[in-house]
Amino acid sequence: MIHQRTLTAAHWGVYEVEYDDKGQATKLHPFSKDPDPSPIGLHMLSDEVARMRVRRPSFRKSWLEHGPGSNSDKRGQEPFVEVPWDEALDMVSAELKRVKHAYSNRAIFGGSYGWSSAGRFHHAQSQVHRFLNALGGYVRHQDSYSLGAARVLMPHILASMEDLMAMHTTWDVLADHCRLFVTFGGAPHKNAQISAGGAMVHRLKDGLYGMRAKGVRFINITPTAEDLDTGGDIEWLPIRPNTDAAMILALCHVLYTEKLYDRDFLDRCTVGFDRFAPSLADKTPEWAEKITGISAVRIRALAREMAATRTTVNINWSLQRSHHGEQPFWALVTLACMLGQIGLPGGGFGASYGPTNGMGSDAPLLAGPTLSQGTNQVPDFIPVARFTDMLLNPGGKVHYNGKELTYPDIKLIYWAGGNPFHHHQDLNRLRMAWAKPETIIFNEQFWTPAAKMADIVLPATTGLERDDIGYARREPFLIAMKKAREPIGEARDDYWIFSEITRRLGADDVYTEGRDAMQWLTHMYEEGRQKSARMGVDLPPFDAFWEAGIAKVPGPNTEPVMLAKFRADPAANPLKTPSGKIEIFSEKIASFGYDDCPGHAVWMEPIEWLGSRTAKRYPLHMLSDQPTDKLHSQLDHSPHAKATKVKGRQPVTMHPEDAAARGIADGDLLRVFNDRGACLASARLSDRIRRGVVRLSTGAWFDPQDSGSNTPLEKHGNPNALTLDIGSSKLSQGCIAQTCLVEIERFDGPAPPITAHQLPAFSQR
Ligand SMILES: Nc1nc2c(c(=O)[nH]1)N[C@H]1C(S)=C(S)[C@@H](COP(=O)(O)OP(=O)(O)OC[C@H]3O[C@@H](n4cnc5c(=O)[nH]c(N)nc54)[C@H](O)[C@@H]3O)O[C@H]1N2
Ligand SMILES: Nc1nc2c(c(=O)[nH]1)N[C@H]1C(S)=C(S)[C@@H](COP(=O)(O)OP(=O)(O)OC[C@H]3O[C@@H](n4cnc5c(=O)[nH]c(N)nc54)[C@H](O)[C@@H]3O)O[C@H]1N2
Ligand SMILES: [Mo]
Repeated sequence: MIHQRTLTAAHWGVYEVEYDDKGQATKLHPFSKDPDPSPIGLHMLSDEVARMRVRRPSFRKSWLEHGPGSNSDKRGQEPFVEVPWDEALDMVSAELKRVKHAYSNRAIFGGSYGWSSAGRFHHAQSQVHRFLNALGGYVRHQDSYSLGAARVLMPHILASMEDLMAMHTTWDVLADHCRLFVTFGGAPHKNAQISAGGAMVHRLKDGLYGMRAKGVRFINITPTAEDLDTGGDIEWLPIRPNTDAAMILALCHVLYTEKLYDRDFLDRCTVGFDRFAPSLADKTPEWAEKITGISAVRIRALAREMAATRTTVNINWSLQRSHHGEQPFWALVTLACMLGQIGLPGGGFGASYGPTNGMGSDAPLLAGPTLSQGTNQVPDFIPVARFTDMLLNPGGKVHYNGKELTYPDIKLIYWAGGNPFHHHQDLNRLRMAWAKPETIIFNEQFWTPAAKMADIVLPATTGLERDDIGYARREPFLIAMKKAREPIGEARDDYWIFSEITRRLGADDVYTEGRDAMQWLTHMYEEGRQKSARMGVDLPPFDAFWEAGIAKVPGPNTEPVMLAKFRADPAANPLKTPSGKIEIFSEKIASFGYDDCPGHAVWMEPIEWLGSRTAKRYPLHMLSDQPTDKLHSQLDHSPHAKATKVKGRQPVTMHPEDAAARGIADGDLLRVFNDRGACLASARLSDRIRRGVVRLSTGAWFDPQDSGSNTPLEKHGNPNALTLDIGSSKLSQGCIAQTCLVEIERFDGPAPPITAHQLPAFSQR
């Protein structure tokens, strides 16, 4: 008997599942409807991936024997004891009850940041939030590591990042109308492999190549030229990291002093230009040259070129993942307003083409299936990246977006679908803070560094082991993700785990609403279908969709030019800002009185950069960008990701002259260090990176050498052993991973073995 292929979706793409004649899923193939499929997930069925699975409920030995809080500083160092499901669920339920009664729900942190997996029902972050809400609430997080600064800034001055992402001008319109595409931080093909929920038709490559074919000129302002490929010539302006706001303000200065700006657009569509303009007086190209390393002559000429032709200015998210990260975004919007081409085909700005696949799509918007998270009765929250601060300073205060928040006193952490020992900055500092709570529980698929640092780990299924619906914004398909195989070990769906716990605590009717998983899929799909119909998009009924295994979303992107309606009639189509217009000066932000984020775009020195004092001791600016071969830390142990490591370590890209000055050759083992920590990595030399800048992509599983030191050597190449853990500003408190200086030396000693991809130790009771 021949088994039909089924489909599965991951954030990095749809795959076709092949079965053998016994009905066993044996192989994944690229999706035939995708012109540029991603290889990231091809090995998801491999033994190497399966080897790291959590197989049974596991408890840290001291926690099991002596109860919550015991030897909490030994997390990550003690063996685990495997426990049968029933007993594990009884203990987890009793512990949640204890903490709730002893301290209240305000002592439970359920922020649980993380990308989880693609299916929209078994979305671990939604599930854990819904679960904790059913139990009376939890301390949540606000914003994301992705867009900490921009998510807070942009609604004040233009629109929410969600809305902006969905309204990007399509690639076709760019190819036909844009003549000059100027991008800060490239438009990396590696990053557009991803969309939250599943990139289905990868379109960045065709988009950029199509623009080049129609004669669009490209200028890439970035420390590394590796982040843009159009198949043709690109002018590279190798800027010093974290200085883009200075360059953009100098471009504004030239437009202003040479009267090349669009007064009519500024009057009709913006507020506050006249309060901002005087600040441009001294922002000359000569001033910017000293900061950015880009010649004043080139900056002046570029401003004139932009004003003379149809221009799109693009900015990557990494620029706001830095100290004062609001500023390059605000400056870019200001520049685009002065150019006056916002709302015209091929003109205006992107924020951004590159970070994910959705931007530039010609597929329509619809209301996809989503799981309601219920209501949270706990008012407390933190800006997401202030997690370590919260643990270290209960009762402490933090500024955020015009408010002053108080850090709660956390006794229990419940995490599902994220890896804080991947995503957080300054992981040595997090390790100290991590000892504070009494109990840390994870639902996980794999023995990640964070799972190994928990007290209780409950094994979760993967997207191949359950039925779900694949959906991502501005993708042209909905995918019936049919269960392809039985769970490995005793893994269970997060939904099953949370149903069992809520049942023990008498809250299962709130959590499950009496539906099983398949009934939820039908319910969520039909809810989305009705809403989509009201938006003019007709989807087939659930049964037809499930039977076919896929649904094509009909119709085009009906608004192919960003902000065209707003430009045509700003009064009839106001923005959701206080003035209804684009705010070059924001009264609201100015009213907060923050010294690190005034009422209009400025350039402020980051705490660490190539022009700062610290650069004398640590003369290399380390960028820790998104990895090419995986999504964050997911599948770091798969053959595809392992193949990119050199000597088992994450490679760090550096300029040949920086390497030669340190006696480093391609492939050498290196020690990357600063005052916060040190990690091993391997040398990858490239002259397509600016001198003084190095790039160590994220994702290598955190692997500290057990030395008893506060800053142990990380052995695998995880940049968060080195990054700085402070907020971008009082406004947003975003993560500033891209603000980080380091030094590098050759590591000639014997290389310590990597243990990150080994299972933890287990012991018997
Ligand atoms: N230095 C530096 N650090 C950064 C960044 C940077 O640029 N530089 N970028 C930041 C950004 S933008 C982000 S978004 C974060 C990403 O940080 P995370 O989202 O935390 O990273 P992931 O590795 O995707 O972690 C997801 C985890 O969820 C687990 N998981 C997947 N599916 C399921 C499921 O169905 N159930 C359960 N229970 N678990 C599941 C996976 O096994 C994995 O361990 O990292 C941030 N950190
Ligand atoms: N393959 C893959 N794709 C991903 C992800 C992944 O983990 N793997 N993660 C996804 C997620 S969650 C997110 S949030 C997005 C993030 O998307 P981004 O934040 O845009 O991605 P990065 O790779 O961090 O940075 C993009 C480029 O910006 C440049 N850059 C860094 N700092 C500066 C600077 O100060 N100035 C200038 N001009 N350029 C700078 C870097 O050199 C890099 O090439 O990517 C998504 N896409
Ligand atoms: Mo992100």
